[in-house]
Amino acid sequence: MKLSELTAYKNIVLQMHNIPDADTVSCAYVLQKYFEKHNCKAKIIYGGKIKITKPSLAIFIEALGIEVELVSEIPDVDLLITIDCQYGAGNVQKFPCKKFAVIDHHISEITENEFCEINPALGSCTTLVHSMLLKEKDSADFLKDEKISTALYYGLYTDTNGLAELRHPLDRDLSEVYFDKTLIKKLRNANLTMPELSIVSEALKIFEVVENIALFKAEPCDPNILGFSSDIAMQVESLDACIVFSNIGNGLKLSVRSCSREYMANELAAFLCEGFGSGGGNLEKAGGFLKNSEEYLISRLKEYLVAFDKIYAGQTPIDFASMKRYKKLQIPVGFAKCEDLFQDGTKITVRTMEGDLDLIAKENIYFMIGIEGEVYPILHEKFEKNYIAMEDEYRQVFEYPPTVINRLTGRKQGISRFAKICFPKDQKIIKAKQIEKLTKVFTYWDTEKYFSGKPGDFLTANETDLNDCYIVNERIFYKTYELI
Ligand SMILES: [Mn+2]
Repeated sequence: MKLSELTAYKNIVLQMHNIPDADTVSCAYVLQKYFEKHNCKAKIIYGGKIKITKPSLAIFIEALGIEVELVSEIPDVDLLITIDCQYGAGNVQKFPCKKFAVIDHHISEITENEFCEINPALGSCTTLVHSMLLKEKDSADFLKDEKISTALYYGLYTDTNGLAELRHPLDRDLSEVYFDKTLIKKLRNANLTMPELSIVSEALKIFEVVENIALFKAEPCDPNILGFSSDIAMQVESLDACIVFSNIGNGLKLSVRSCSREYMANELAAFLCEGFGSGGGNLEKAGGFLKNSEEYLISRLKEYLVAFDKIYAGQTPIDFASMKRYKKLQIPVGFAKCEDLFQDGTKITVRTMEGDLDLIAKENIYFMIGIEGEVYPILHEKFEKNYIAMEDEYRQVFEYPPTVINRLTGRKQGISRFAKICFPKDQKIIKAKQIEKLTKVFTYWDTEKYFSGKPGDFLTANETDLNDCYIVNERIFYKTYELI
């Protein structure tokens, strides 16, 4: 769905979820301004009987001059858009309407019509609105407006625990927009009421410990209280990971922390929420939403702890003899020369679906672009040894096009624009077998994280160095290897 399609409706109601948070308010405000710019009337409302009282949110609404109204019925309009929630779902009062649209980042729980834009992979609904605006040709000036960019930023800030739990490259893009620093600082320091401070202290009493992962339960509260509670809990010496959760009415909101190589916080959060919500973040900090009970959360955590086979490369015995031999297909991949993009010494960030990678530009670095848009740097000498460079341009479409960012100027450029194709010189032979259980593979060359494999994925090892084993996703494996 495109935002511009909705501008055909001239009389719109923007409905936030009950007990509105900063994310839903920010989205509603930005969309209201967008629709007004396109000569549509757009009124912001919410239902559910409970008025907004959170101090930081009240200051935010006042500072931006946002008009929101708690209502028990709505006027007759052409279109009702539920924002950061889904029409008919449990956390939003259902008002009769002729036509509805949905803009949301929670897992889909309704029968969708043609006007539903739902992406649960995103950390906030403002990320979704931002990306929808970027797709509109006439939005460049609109997005430069300080109030607009500050509102988008603040929605992301509050929904990802102060940007600690960013999960998608589009979240990272939004986290870098220009914003009103004075206002955000004021909001940051008006975050809690005295009763909420008591919720934090109550929450920090251990609720349950499973192995060395602790669970903490907070009273129903604003989700950002969870993030700083988990940050404190993670500093306990005996804990490898922790989860602070709270029932926010329609499910559990989680904040996950890890300080151990054995648990990646983003993977743990995704596992806990799988099937009933979504979770993600980075290796150490993640969050999620789970539409299920606390009993389920505890049993799911116990499941997590026994669900994985663990392989430590070079240490765990593996039956290589039973594994079949595969050769890598001669499929073209992309490469771009760092020197075509940046001067030597420039601090840069490579952004892909898999995360951010910080580097310093050097002329002997080449960027390799894999078939799913993953990017990894390789030295010129190694490239020459292993690949044949072609003159053809590399054209591929990815969900998030791999991007490089100059960290000093903030300038972003797609890598693909500078990329040519290349072929591997030698045929790489590997040994591989499909795994039947969830598996964590700790390679000898990555000391921070592990490869996490699902049943069907391939455990593979380089034939010339069997200690070099790792996991290849099933889909990628079939695109890249062939049985000998
Ligand atoms: Mn949200």
